[in-house]
Amino acid sequence: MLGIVNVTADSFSDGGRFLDPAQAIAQGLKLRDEGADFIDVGGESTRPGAAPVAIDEELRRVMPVVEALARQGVAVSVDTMKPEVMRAAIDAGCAVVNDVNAFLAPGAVEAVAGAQAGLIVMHMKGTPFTMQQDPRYGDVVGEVGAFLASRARALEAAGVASHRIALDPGFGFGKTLEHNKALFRALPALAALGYPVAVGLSRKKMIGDFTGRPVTERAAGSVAAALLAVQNGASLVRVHDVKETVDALNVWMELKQEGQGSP
Ligand code: HH2
Repeated sequence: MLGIVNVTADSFSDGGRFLDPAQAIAQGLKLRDEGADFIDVGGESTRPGAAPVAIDEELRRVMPVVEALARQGVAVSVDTMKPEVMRAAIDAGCAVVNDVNAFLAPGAVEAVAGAQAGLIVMHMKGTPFTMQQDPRYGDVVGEVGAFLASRARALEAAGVASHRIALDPGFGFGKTLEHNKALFRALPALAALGYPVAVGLSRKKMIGDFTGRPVTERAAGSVAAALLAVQNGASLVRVHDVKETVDALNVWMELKQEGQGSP
């Protein structure tokens, strides 16, 4: 499980809460204590319509948090599209690089290839600024799966061992509600590509669409989505509400019948 800490002013659910490094570090430690395996630190919001953040500003936001958490033995994931931030975070001991842009930026593959960090490769159609403007697909499941498989091959061709790679269909990143639902139901097929599958559904618009709740009241809906995602083959869930998700997963694992597989 990845616990989310956004060091941004404008993230859709926790924007502005953790811009102060001390608060972001405290939140990372809290989520680690609640059971997160990794703390996913991001300095650039990717919500629909978000404007890009300059390299220096992103480094200034995330690096004090990445460095402090890594120094304290926390397994850190850095959520970035920028090779410069990837390199700095890896040098600081980051365990995972999570790129919503699938390591497509010039220099991104080279920035991570020689390191040992795990890599989360996510599908996005367009850029955060434009992605929700009428996204269209012929076959969303086929296109997202083919894209992710081709990015995994590109990383492997650059020397990345396959066990370092996880794939994420990118819920809400250039997708309508129907696209998201189709991709969710296809998680078993995505898992069948042979890489661990990561999903991020926490507090997203889709949860709001199903429940009618604002961002601040989507924890229960997000926990339900995380459980079903694991049941559908996801190995990694990226969540804001770590404690609640850990409890729900523990109860589910204790009660599910033998032979149903484990997350
Ligand atoms: N979603 C967000 C950010 N990073 N990374 C992966 N691998 N998968 C996701 O679905 C994903 C992600 C968006 O959520 P959040 O960080 O809460 O908001 P914001 O982008 O506004 O900072």
